[in-house]
Amino acid sequence: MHTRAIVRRPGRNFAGGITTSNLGKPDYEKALRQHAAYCDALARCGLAVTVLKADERYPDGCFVEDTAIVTRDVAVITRPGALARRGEEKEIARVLSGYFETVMIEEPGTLDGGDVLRVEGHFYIGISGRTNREGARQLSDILARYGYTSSEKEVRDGLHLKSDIAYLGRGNFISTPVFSEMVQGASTIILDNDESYSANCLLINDYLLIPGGFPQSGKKIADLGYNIIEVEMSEFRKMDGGLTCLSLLF
Ligand code: CIR
Repeated sequence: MHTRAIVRRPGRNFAGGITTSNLGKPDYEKALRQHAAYCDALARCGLAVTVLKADERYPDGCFVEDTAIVTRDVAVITRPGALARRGEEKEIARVLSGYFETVMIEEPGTLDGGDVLRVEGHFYIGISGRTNREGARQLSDILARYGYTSSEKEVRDGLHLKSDIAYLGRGNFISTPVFSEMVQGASTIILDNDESYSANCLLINDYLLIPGGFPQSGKKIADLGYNIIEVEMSEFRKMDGGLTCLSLLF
């Protein structure tokens, strides 16, 4: 059960972040409105939401998920894979150290939280353009100290592991065709390619946040009986960000 979330407001230079999406420039005012609605959705799920103010040095700073992996016992502070994002983790480390023991990923390791998919007591760690084997190894060692298991998964297409797959609890996964065979034997919703963005959805307690505008996925997920909250994400999608990227939950 989660009780808290940390988010960071997008800064005025949000449109200057890293993206591969070709969906055009995000509208900043609209991004702020969508971010506020996202925070409202977290509150509706029962979370106390800490909203950090924007840090204008980091256009991608609102994507706080990439800066830490938080478990009940420890917060692992990442070393983000994109140079332009390195440093975002410092303020997050400061905030999280008020709640947890914190451990840092050290050079030459790189790790983005978007590559870390938790499934109960097991962590899948994506090896991607952002997360290298050394970063994955360090995370794995830290997690093992707290009794968690982990395994690596190659991410060949897409930004992060969680761009393509999410765990919905109760043994259910949602995935694009790319990772459909990753969790064999489990119950997995395989999305149509044109709705692949909606693979990044966010389970919070009894609620499931899904991005607005993906009718076929919405229908498939609704059939599993979750309490669904749709959140408009168009402006964050333009910057390659999804629902999980915008918060750290614990
Ligand atoms: C980046 O490329 O780093 C940002 N524009 C998007 C990060 C999205 N984060 C995530 O998927 N966890």
